[in-house]
Parts: sequence; C-alpha cells; structure tokens
Amino acid sequence: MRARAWAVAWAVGCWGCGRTELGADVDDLDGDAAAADERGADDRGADDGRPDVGGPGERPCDPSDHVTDRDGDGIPDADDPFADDAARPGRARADAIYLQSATTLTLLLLDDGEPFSTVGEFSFPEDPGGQVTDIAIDRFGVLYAQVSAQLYTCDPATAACWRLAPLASNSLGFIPQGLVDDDDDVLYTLAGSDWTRVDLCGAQVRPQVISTLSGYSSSGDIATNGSGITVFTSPSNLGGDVVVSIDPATGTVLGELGLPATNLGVWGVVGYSLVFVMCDQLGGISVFDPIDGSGSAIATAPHECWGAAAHPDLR
Ligand SMILES: [Ca+2]
Repeated sequence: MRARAWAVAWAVGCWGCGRTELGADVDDLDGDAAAADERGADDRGADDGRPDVGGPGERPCDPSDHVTDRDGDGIPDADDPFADDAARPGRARADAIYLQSATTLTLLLLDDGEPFSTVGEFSFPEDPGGQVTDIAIDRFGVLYAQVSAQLYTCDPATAACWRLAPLASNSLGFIPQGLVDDDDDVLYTLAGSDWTRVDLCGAQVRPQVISTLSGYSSSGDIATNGSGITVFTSPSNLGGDVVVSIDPATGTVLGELGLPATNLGVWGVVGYSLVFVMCDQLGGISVFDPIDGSGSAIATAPHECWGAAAHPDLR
C-alpha cells in the first residue's frame, strides 16, 4: 500500500450494528444499507425492497459456516466471493510470499535459488480497475486487493481482479484465526489512522472502525507473525517508517518495535515464522525481528513494492 494513495470515504451509517462503517454503499438500490449488494450473496435482488435474508436470487451468508462449498472449489461459501463459480477467485499458494507493484503481481520463494517469479500484470475484466496499493490472503487462499477506494478479489494465478465493494485505505492484512475470532481469519485495514475491522461473508464487505490511532498512520501494511505479534508500518519522524505493535482486537498501540532495514517507505509486510519479511517502495526486501528490533536487507525485488501478503500458514 502506498501512503500517498489512500483516500477516506466516510461513514454512511451503520448496518444494524451500532458501529461506524467506512465506505459508501454506492449501489444500495433497495436502500437497506447493506454494504455489498453489487455482488453480495445476500442481496442479489438488490431492488426488491425486502430485507436481504432470502427469496429468489438471494442467499443468506452464514459467516460461521466454513464447510458448505456450493461450487466445490475448496473455498467455503462464507469465504468465497464467488460461491457459485468454481473458476473464481482461485487460491494462493501457501508456501510463497506475494509481492505487488501498482501493476504487477510477483511470487517470492525465500528458499529458492531464483526467488522471484512474475505471476502477471493485474487485469480487470469487468471494469477499468486502477493501481493496486495492497493485497491480503486468507487461509483458504483467497487474495484480496485494495484498488483505488475499492476492495477487489484477484486470482493469485493470473492476477485478474474483480471488484467487490467500496473500501478506502492503503493497507490490508488478515489477522489469523484464533486472535480476534476463534474460527476465522479477519481482514483489517489501517485507513489513515483508523484501525478498521472488515468483516467478510461471501462477497459481503462490512468495514467497522475499531479505534483511531494517535500519532500513527498507515504507511503500507499490516501483518501478524507466528508468535501472534501484529504490526503495522507508520511514517517515522526519523525518515522512513517505524514498526508499531498493535492489539488487533481493541486497536490499542502496544509500542514501537524498531526501524526497518531501509529508510524508504515500507509498503509490504508479511509474517514469516517468528520474524517479518518486509519490502520497501523501491523493492528492497528485508527481515525484521520484532523481539530485538533489528532488521537486515536480504534481496531486491524486480519492481517497486507497493504491498505484500502471504498465506497465514507461512507464519
Ligand atoms: Ca468460487
């Protein structure tokens, strides 16, 4: 994610939850305030004037059901933005780090002699798309992307992307199952200084601001390592970025852990065992140890790095 690229679209009321939502529901044709009726599995009949709980063309989505898989693509309906399409969105590898520039998706295999391989240029078959500012991957391998002020899902094998719903930010990261939710990974974003939980169910997207951070803002990414430490990168007064630890459930800053091994913006961060792998805006790859705050450069990507993500099992 790119610090300069985010823009905030503000709260448009809540969806029966009493909390603030980010992102305008520009296509809520039935006026029921459901935030994702463009492709939402619960709102296919978007102009029917009825609650989105069933009926012809409408399917409820149970966020706790990680078993039902109508299209048999290995992604449960609750985690599948295309629950009736086995060809979409595709699944990410669990053994690789995914890096992206604004235009290109690349694999990084740290243990490989040729660590970088290009997946492809991002494409947008259904709309004009835009610059990709960050990506995140859940445990079923579904890859989400921030593009302009929209959340997309992309095929990790082809880099084709499809728009889901408005979401204004420049950083995405899944908090792994067991930390804020006992049976699901949960998508979070730092939109400016707003620590925001993004509940997903099928193609539904429901952002809720948890807290507003004082003195910190998103430089580029959010990640959790294998010991459960969640960090984000924030612009530092010293130049470059600082690595900040946060309690994801409450949005409480726990402290600064140190400086990355670069004085550039760190726009990509992934958990990798007990450390973090980071990439900076020019493509520099480094490792950061959250315990002693040390960082070391290890490689250079073939392009600018605007974001990074990895399957939660890589931690
Ligand atoms: Ca599917």
